Amino acid sequence: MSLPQPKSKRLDFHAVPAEEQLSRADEFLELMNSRRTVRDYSSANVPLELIEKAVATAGTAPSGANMQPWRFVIVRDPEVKRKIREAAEKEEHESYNGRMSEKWLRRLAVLGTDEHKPFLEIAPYLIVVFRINSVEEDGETEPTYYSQESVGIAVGILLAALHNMGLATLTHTPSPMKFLQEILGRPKNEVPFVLIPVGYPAADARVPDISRKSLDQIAVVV
Ligand code: IYR
Repeated sequence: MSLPQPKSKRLDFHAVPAEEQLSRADEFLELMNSRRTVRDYSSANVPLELIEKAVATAGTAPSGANMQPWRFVIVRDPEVKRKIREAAEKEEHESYNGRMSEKWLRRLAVLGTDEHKPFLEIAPYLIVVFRINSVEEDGETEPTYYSQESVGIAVGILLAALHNMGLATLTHTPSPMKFLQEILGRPKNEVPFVLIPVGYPAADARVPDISRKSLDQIAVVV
């Protein structure tokens, strides 16, 4: 078997002065801790350039074998949003009325979610993230590697980028999500991963009164 040679270049590393590291850590923690999942949107427009910058930022995520197994479909066409809402609400109706367990419904009751998804039409953009599960090369099919992890990381960076520019997001996962592939005309190797409405919160937006686990609860130092 003949394998290609590794190709490398010098790392361009920007050191953060030691006396700035903690304040930068605090600032970023505070910024991210102010992020909330928003379900009540204003229809106020957002420049496409901002959404594209956020997607470009998401595209900086690390990925298995650097295959960058993601596709971000930016939806702003009202008719496409309407179709997505219609299909999502149909699935959600089934989910809330039989597909989800009582335990699951109990958890969601606290958040106040239900089968109605007006945000899918009201938010100026929906970013639909697809996971590319395989690629074709020389007529052969090859899987992408660690694509779930890779796309999950990219979505995390996307949410952080959008929050950093003052935009609200919702990680919405209608289930099953196959209809997104059909409505958006994506090929079979692009599997819907998550649907993210993006925009400004409505003036009277409310969010669940919930809290985050403390550092003690989530970290173990050995
Ligand atoms: N997809 C449904 C249900 C739902 C599931 C989980 I897990 C949530 O954290 C929130 C909602 C919906 O979007 O309503």
